[in-house]
Amino acid sequence: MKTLTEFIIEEQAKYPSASGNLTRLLNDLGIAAKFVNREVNRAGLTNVMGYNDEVNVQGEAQKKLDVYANEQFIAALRSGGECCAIASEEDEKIIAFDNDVSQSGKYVVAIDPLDGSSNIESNVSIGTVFSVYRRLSMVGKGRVEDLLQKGTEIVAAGYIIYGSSTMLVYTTGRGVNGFTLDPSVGLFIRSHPDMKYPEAGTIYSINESNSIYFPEAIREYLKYCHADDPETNRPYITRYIGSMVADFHRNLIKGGIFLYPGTMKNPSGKLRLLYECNPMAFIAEQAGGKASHGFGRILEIQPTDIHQRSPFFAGPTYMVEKIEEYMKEFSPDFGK
Ligand code: P6P
Repeated sequence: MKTLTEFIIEEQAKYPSASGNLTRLLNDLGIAAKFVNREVNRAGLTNVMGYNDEVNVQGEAQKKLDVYANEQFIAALRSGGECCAIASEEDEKIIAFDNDVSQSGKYVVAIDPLDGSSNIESNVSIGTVFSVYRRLSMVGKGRVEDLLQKGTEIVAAGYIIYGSSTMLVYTTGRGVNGFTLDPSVGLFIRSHPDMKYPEAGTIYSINESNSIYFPEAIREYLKYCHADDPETNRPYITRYIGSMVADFHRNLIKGGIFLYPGTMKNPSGKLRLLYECNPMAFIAEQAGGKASHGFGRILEIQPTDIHQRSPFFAGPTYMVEKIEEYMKEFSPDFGK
C-alpha cells in the first residue's frame, strides 16, 4: 500500500535536480481535494446545493460548490507557497498571489476547480482538472504570460473524480498513476499504477444532440461508429454523461474516445484549452493515447487567452487518428 505522498516523494527522488517544490505543490492540491470531496459528498445535506445567484466568466450560472472548490484550491496553493499564480475557470483574470512566500513560487497552475458542476443535483460524478507549469517570469508577481504556455510545457497534470469513490489521477511525464481516497483514514492510496488505454477501444463519447451543427467529418465519423464491423469492435458503444472528467476517466479505464468537436455555431467547441483540454491531453498521451484538435496535437496549441476553447478528441491513438483522417478528408478547412 502506497500513499499519494509516499509516491510523490519517491517520484521526486528520480529527478536528482528536484528540490521538492513540485512535491509540495502536488500535496497541496491533494489536501484541497479532500476538503472539496467532503463537501461534494454531502452536497444535498448542507445546503451547498443549488446556485449562488452569481454568473462566472463563462457566463455559466455558478453553483455554490463551484465557488467553494475554487476557494479551497486557491487557499491551498496560496498557503503552500510553491505556486505564484493561478488561471481558474471561475475567475476572469489570473490570480497572482501578492504575499512574499507565494511570489517566490516557481510554478503556476491552471485549474477547473469543479468541472461538470451542472450535474451536481443529479449526483453524477464531477471533477477537478489541473495542470502545472514552471513560471517564466523570474521575480515578482506571476504574470498571464506564465499561464499562456503550450501544453508541451506542462510539468504535471491531473484530475480528481468525485464519484462512487474519489480518485486522484496524475502524471509528471513518467506515466499515469491513480490514487483512491480511503475516507476512513483520509489518505489517497495508489490503486491504479501505470494507467494505459486498453489496446482496443469500444466506446465513443459525444453529445450527439449537436449533430446538425457538426462539420461533415464528424457526421461521417458517427456513421463509422455506428457501422457493423465486429473486427474493429463496431458498432461502438455510446456512453456520454456530460461530465468531462467522468467520461474521460471511464474511457481511459475501459477503452474509448472522448469527442467534443467544434460546431458550425461554435467552431472552437466548448472545452477550455488551459484547464480542460491541455491537462487531459497530457494524461491521454502519457497513457499511450493521443489528444487532437482535429488537425494536430492539442499540446502544441499556443494559447493567447486563458479562457480560450478548443475542439477536443482524446483516446487510444488509432481512434484519434481516425478522427484526424476524417477531418482531413471531409472538413479540411473547418475552423480555419
Ligand atoms: P454538453 C461540463 O459543463 C462540461 O464543461 C464538461 O464537463 C462536459 O464534458 C461538457 O461540458 C458537456 O457539454 O454541451 O454536452 O452539455
